[in-house]
Amino acid sequence: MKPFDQKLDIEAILNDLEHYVPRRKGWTWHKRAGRQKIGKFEFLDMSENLKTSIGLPASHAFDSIDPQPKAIITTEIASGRFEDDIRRMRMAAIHGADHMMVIRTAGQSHFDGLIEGTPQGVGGIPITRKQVRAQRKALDMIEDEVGRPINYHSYVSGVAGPEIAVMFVEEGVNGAHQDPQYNILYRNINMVRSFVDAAESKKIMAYGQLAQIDGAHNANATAVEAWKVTPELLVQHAINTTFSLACGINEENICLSTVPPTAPPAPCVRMDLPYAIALRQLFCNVRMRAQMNTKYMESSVREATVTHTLNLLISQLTSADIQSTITPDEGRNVPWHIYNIEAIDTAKQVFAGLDGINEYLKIDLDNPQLKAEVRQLKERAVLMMEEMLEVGGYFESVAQGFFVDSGFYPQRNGDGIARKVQGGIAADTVYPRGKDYFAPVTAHFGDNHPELYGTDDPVSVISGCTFEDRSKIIYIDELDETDNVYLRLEETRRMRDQGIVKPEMEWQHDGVVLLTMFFPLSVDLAKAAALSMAKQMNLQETEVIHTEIMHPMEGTRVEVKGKVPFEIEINSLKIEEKPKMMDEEQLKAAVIAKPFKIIAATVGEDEHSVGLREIIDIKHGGIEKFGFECIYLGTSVALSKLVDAAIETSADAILISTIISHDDVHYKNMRKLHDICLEKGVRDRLILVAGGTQVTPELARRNGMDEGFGRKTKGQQVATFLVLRRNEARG
Ligand code: Z98
Repeated sequence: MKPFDQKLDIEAILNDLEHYVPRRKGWTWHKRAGRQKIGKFEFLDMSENLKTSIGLPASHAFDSIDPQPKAIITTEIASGRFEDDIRRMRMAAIHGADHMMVIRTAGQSHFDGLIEGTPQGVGGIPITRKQVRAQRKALDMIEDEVGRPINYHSYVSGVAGPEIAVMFVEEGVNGAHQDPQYNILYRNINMVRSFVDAAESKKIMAYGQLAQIDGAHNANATAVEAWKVTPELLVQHAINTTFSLACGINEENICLSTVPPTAPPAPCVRMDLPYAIALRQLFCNVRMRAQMNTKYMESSVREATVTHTLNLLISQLTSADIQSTITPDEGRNVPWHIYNIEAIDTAKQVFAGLDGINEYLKIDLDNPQLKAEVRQLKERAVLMMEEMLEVGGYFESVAQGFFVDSGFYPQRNGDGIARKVQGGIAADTVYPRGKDYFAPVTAHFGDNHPELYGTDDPVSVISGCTFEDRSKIIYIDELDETDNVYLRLEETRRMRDQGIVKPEMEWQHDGVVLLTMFFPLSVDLAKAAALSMAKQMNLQETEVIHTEIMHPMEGTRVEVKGKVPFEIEINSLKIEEKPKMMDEEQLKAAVIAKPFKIIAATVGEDEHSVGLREIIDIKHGGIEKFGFECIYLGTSVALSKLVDAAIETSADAILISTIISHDDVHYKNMRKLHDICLEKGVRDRLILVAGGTQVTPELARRNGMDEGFGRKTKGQQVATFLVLRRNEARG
């Protein structure tokens, strides 16, 4: 794949997938670059630049630099179709994401085993070997484009945890969530089974050097008042971290999943900071995976983005090894391509903007109030663990509803999530090992009794497992003839082959568009009006996805999504001719090398000076900006006066402007200007330019002008013309 100039070919990725071998295993952290010069600026604490990237919209004003944050940037992508997500991953990577997190399809946690093929998911992607392998293969190619390793991630929690962990190691998956507490609390999977599975999964993840993210953030999202669950979050992190360490995962790959619990209009930064500090002080040897707050996300993208930005401020002031971004429109459940990129850009923008600020700003850890709050959180967590021991341990405390209670510990309101030790999905499925039990992968903990086979090396007994010998991996292509990627690609093949396109939000040719509007109506009427409007525009499957009241009586903002019923033939499209434009630096250099003077005025009986001022004044990027000396003579100026002034000042050009066009007076004035210049013998050394809303360039030229400029002209276009024409004249 060559940078930029080819589309990802999904069919090529699927081709010969059976034999694809991932490049490497394990997680890769960023290389920190320390102090470095990027463009005109010195950055103190960013990571290395990408080989190919797309900067923030404003980067064009900064020599197109694209500084990359020191934290790994996550994006969560899971539209239900992995083949479309691959394209989104490429877009995300070029904007700076290097941690691709794939949410699983609804209910996969309860599948007791691997699923295969490429079925379509609901709310996520069915994690199967084929889908994982295809995405890893694509990411291996995308890495070459951006010049940086990309971490691929999904989930190892659930009843099939150990099987999935094995498959992830085999397929080069680099990170996964693994936390038995997640199974128990949120998926009602049996406790005993979850802890046994976790021990096995963690052991396998340790072997594969996967980064492991815990599940504590789910308590934030579930708690009634998320800011009260903070002592318990510390407890959950402690339990999972200790367990992971015991299973052999390196500290360097243990990541705590932490979310600033509150959001505006609460005074969230002041409230969230003590928690962030307590967490980082208690768990100083492991890594922080900071996620943005989703609990208080409504359907306003703007609101979600501001909360995200405040969360990023906490990360910057404390620390984040991984900064996870969720689409800022999570609240309305339209996780579209564009919103993944928006969230990545938000993180990139904030971190670039805050680079090095910790050198100037320090959290005042001696502030008595802050100190007390940090200490208090730790004490509450320790007390909770002591109480857990008193009641008989973790299982018993879960049974008694200690977790996700709405009280601020030690307060307890009796509404926690209580699970029975013997209850839940997959209860009673843990069996003692048979004497001759042989673990299927050798990285697995436990005793494989190799002595029964006359050796002390379990690997030699089976001459290597799938970790040592990839040829033993059983690759299943498709199991479902009615639900697979080939059928989905077939549905859109005609469009690809015939060069037809539709607008797209998440799946190729899905036809989805988003409309933003305002109605001077109350919210319910505005919604109805918006839907009526969308129907009259022939949109299908319309739905209001956001409303915001501007005033209950005066009006409502509404966002509607819908599908267009038509297709667009790419060959029939005409690309609007771009006005010739030199870049700013070239223009400035040309004017510095040889100063350029212009005389300007509105002419005839025309008092409309706004357009001409826009072309001249520096304020909105007029030609002054590039160093032109502009002598503005005013409005309704006689043509001869302009020519005299040009001769007197040795100007290079005359710019006239007219809006009034009755009886073609504007063109008549152009002709007259040209004639006066001829009479006075200066036509050859003056460039004549006419502008105005009714000016057609061709007619202006026919009426003696060097060039005419109509509606929407920018100063830079006029400046480009002037410089190029002067160069031509010089030969
Ligand atoms: C995230 N935004 O990724 P099923 N295990 C843990 C989890 O936190 C999750 C799963 C498994 C969040 C997304 N987290 C929510 C510890 C999900 C997912 O198949 O949905 O149960 O597994 O951090």
